[in-house]
Amino acid sequence: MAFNYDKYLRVDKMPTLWCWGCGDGVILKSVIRAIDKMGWDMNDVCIVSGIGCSGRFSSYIDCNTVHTTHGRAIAYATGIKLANPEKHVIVVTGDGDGLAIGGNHTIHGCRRNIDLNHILINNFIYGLTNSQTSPTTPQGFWTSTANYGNVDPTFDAAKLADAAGATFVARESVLDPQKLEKMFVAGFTHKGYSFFDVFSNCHINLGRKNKMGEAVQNLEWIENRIVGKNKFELLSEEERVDKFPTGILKQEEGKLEYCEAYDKVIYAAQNKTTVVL
Ligand SMILES: Cc1ncc(C[n+]2csc(CCOP(=O)(O)OP(=O)(O)O)c2C)c(N)n1
Repeated sequence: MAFNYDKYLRVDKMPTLWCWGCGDGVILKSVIRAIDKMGWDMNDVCIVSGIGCSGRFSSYIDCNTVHTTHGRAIAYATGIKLANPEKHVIVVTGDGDGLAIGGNHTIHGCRRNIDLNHILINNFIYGLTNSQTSPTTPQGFWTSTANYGNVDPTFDAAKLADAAGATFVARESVLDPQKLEKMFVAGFTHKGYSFFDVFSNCHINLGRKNKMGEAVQNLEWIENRIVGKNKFELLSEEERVDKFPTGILKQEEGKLEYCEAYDKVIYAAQNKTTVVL
């Protein structure tokens, strides 16, 4: 039987505002299937998003949702989770939202290991505002703020999350919705900061001026950049240039989670003692 997405969607908000062929819809459906697999009560799910095409995410799923300000979704989600540790909090940002203006919130969320599920929709450009350079825009690409080609080195978001202390780090792309769903289930099950670097297409605002103006061309370009992590390990340094490993890249269980750490602060305050971690 076909999966009933309507059960989870705000159907009155359909169709989405995303462009025809945008990968964000693939991610939306994969998240919904993962939530269904988790068996979560939708009253216990909270989706927090920033501003951007990715920010529209919170408008479409029928649960507790907050569409926050640009770059600040992690800060809102941190407050929501600390006040409601039993809730399942999913944060959705773009690459600009989560790595540029909100980059500091991302690194400190990772460092604190707060039990958030951070989906970074990585389309390598500022999509909503028409093609400004983002921290993941490849060098040499045309953007509306780099008309002669972007010279800024490209960020590897997964490496950043790993180095900052996230305890679950994974990467997949919109090319494989089943892998996306499995990755989300694994990360949603993990206790601690789960960071998902999801490669998505923006054939309109990235592709149009970079010789991949159709969704299929943009997806082929993504396909050429990703390699399963086991295969990636076998590549030489030169072969790894412009390639990104996919799969679960890090999973560290049992590390102190931030809400639990805060419980210890509350205990210390109530007992007029010092926190013991
Ligand atoms: C404080 C602030 N600065 C700038 C903007 C304008 N703005 C809205 S969305 C956006 C960039 C979105 O790019 P990204 O986060 O990569 O998400 P996408 O649209 O590609 O999903 C910008 C600069 C804003 N809304 N607020």
